[in-house]
Amino acid sequence: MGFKTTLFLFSACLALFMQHSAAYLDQNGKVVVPAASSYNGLSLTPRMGFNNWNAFHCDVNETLLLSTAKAMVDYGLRDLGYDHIILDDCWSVGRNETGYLVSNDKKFPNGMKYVVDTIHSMGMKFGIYSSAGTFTCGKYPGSLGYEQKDADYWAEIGVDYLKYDNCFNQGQSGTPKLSFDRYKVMSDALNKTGRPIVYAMCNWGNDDPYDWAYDIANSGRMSGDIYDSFNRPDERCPCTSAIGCRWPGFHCSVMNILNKMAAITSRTMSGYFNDMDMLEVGNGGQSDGEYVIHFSMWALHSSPLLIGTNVLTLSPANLAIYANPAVIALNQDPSAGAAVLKWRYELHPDAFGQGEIALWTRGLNNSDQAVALINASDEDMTLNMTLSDILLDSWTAGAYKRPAELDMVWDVYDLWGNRMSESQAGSIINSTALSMPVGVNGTLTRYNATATSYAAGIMNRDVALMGKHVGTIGPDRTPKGTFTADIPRHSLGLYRLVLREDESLRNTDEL
Ligand SMILES: *[C@@H]1O[C@H](CO)[C@@H](O)[C@H](O)[C@H]1NC(C)=O
Ligand SMILES: *[C@@H]1O[C@H](CO)[C@@H](O)[C@H](O)[C@H]1NC(C)=O
Ligand SMILES: *[C@@H]1O[C@H](CO)[C@@H](O)[C@H](O)[C@H]1NC(C)=O
Ligand SMILES: *[C@@H]1O[C@H](CO)[C@@H](O)[C@H](O)[C@H]1NC(C)=O
Ligand SMILES: *[C@@H]1O[C@H](CO)[C@@H](O)[C@H](O)[C@H]1NC(C)=O
Ligand SMILES: *[C@@H]1O[C@H](CO)[C@@H](O)[C@H](O)[C@H]1NC(C)=O
Ligand SMILES: *[C@@H]1O[C@H](CO)[C@@H](O)[C@H](O)[C@H]1NC(C)=O
Ligand SMILES: *[C@@H]1O[C@H](CO)[C@@H](O)[C@H](O)[C@H]1NC(C)=O
Ligand SMILES: CC(=O)N[C@H]1CO[C@H](CO)[C@@H](O)[C@@H]1O
Repeated sequence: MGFKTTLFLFSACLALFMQHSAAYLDQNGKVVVPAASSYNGLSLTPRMGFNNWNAFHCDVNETLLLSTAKAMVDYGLRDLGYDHIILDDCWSVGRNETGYLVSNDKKFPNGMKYVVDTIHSMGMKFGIYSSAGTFTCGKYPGSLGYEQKDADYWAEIGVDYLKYDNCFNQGQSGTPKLSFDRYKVMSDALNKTGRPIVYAMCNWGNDDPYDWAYDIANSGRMSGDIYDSFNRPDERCPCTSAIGCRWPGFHCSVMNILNKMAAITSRTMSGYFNDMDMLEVGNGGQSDGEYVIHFSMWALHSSPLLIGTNVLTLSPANLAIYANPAVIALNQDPSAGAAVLKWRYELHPDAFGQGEIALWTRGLNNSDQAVALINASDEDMTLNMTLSDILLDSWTAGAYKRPAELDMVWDVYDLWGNRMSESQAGSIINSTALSMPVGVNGTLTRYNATATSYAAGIMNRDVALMGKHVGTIGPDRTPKGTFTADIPRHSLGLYRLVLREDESLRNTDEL
C-alpha cells in the first residue's frame, strides 16, 4: 500500500498526523501532501551512502574515509546516489576546556574539518555520530546535556548528517514521552544551528518511535543491531515483532529485521524512514542470493541504504548488488513508502528450523507496483502471485469496490534481470571502465542519478531502471491470471509491474 493510499484511507486523521504540512485536494480530487512532509524539509527520499561500523567498528581514520569516498566516486556509486560518508563511533577523545568535543588526532591528524572539506570537494556529504547519553556505545563522550555545543561544533565544521545512538541514556527511556523528550533536545539544537543536518535517530525502535519520531527526525532505527546472518536466530535479539519489543538487543538477522517491518509499514513516509540498519552485503556471512534478498528488501522498504562493507576490497559480485539501479529506483521512488506483507507461510524448514515463503508488495508513485516473492525455505519452490493478492488493499479499502486495475493486464519486469555481469563489475573495479562515462539516459546496467533523478528516469522509462521484461499478469481466473516464478533457495524474485497502455488487452478474449 503506497503512502498515497494510506492518506486516502485515513484522510480524516490527516490534520492530526501531518502537523507541518497542509494536505490539500488537487483538481482531480486527489489528496496531495506537499513535499514538506519532512519536519525540516530534508530527506524526502531515503539517504544513501557508506558507514564504517559494520566492517571496521572503531578501527577508523582519515585515510579510510577519504580513500573510501574516492573509490565510491570511481565506481560510480556516488552517482548512483550513495553520496554520504558517515563516520560512526570512536572518533573523539574528550571535551576541551569550554566543553566542545575534540577529535582523535591520531586517527584524524589534519582535524575533522579537513576530512569534511575534502569529502565535500568530492561532491559528497559527511555524517557524524554521537549518543543521546552520557557516553557513546563505545564509551566515548556522549551528547546528553551538551546537545547545543555539539550541534554547534558539527555545524561549524560542515556536518550534513547525524547518527544519534541510545547508549548510556541515564534511564531516560521506557515511555514514548521520555524518549521523545530526550531525542527532541538534539533535534531542536540541530535546527538552531541554521545548517541543514539530516537527523538519523538510532534508538533501536525503543518506545515505538513509529508513532512520534516523524515530527523531530528524518529516520529512526526500528530494530536492534543487524549482524551478517540471513536467518540464524540469536537470543541477544529476542523480539520477532517491532511492536512492544522491550529489549531490541543486537545480533538481529536479515529475516528477523525484515519481518519486523510488516506491522509498521504505514509509519514510513517522505522525510521519516524506518531505518532497517546498515547493509552487510560483502561482509562474507551470507550467500549471493541471501545478500540479494537483504539489499532488495531494504530498498523496497525505503530504508536508508548505507554500504557497510569495505568498499576498497569489494568483489565484482557484491558491486553488482550495490550498483543495481533498477532496485535503487524503488528505494528512491517519490512515494517514499514501505511494502505490505500480503502472505507468509512457513514450510520446508532449513538448518535453523525456519523456511518461509512470502509476498510483499508496494504501490509506487506513478501507479506501478513493486512485488517481491521470497523463497527463504530449504526446498525448490515455484511461487505464484495473483493480482488479487497484489491489489488486496485497493479492493478492501472501505467500500469493498473492485479496482479497475484488477481487470487489466500488467507487464512484469524482473529487476534483477539485467544485473551487471561480474566481468563488467570487475572492469569497473579495475578502473578500466572509467573511460566509459554513464550516459545521461543510462545503459542497461548503469545509471547516473546525479545527471538524471530516479523520478525523472522512471517517467522516461529509462532502460537501466526497468529491469528485464519477463511476462505479464492479468485478471484472476484467466490464463494470465497467475504469475509463476522459479525462485532459488534463499533468493527472491523482485518485480516492477506496469499497467499496459494498449487498451485492446483489456479484452478478455485475448488473455
Ligand atoms: C586506517 O584504518 C584502516 C582500516 O581500519 C587501516 O587498515 C589502516 O592501517 C589505518 N591507517 C592508519 C594510518 O592508521
Ligand atoms: C574548544 O573547541 C571549540 C570547537 O572546536 C573551539 O571553537 C574552541 O576554541 C575550543 N576551546 C578551547 C579552549 O580550546
Ligand atoms: C528548523 O525548523 C523549521 C520549522 O520546522 C524549518 O522550517 C526549518 O527549515 C528548520 N531549519 C533547519 C536548519 O533545519
Ligand atoms: C508521480 O507520478 C505522477 C503521475 O505519474 C507524476 O505526475 C508526478 O510528477 C510524479 N512525481 C514525481 C515527484 O516524480
Ligand atoms: C504454484 O503453482 C504451481 C502450478 O500450479 C504449483 O505446482 C505450485 O505448488 C504452486 N506453488 C505454491 C507455493 O503453492
Ligand atoms: C581485475 O584485476 C584483477 C587483478 O589484477 C584480475 O584478476 C581480474 O581478472 C581483473 N578483472 C577484469 C574484469 O579485468
Ligand atoms: C554523472 O553525471 C555528472 C553530472 O553530469 C558527472 O559530473 C559525472 O561525472 C557522471 N558520473 C559518471 C559515473 O559518469
Ligand atoms: C532519454 O530518453 C528519452 C526516452 O527515450 C528521450 O525522450 C529523451 O530525450 C532522452 N534524453 C536525453 C537527454 O537523451
Ligand atoms: C532450497 C531450494 O531448493 N530452494 C529452491 C527454491 O526454488 C528454486 C526454483 O524452483 C530451486 O531451484 C531452489 O532450489
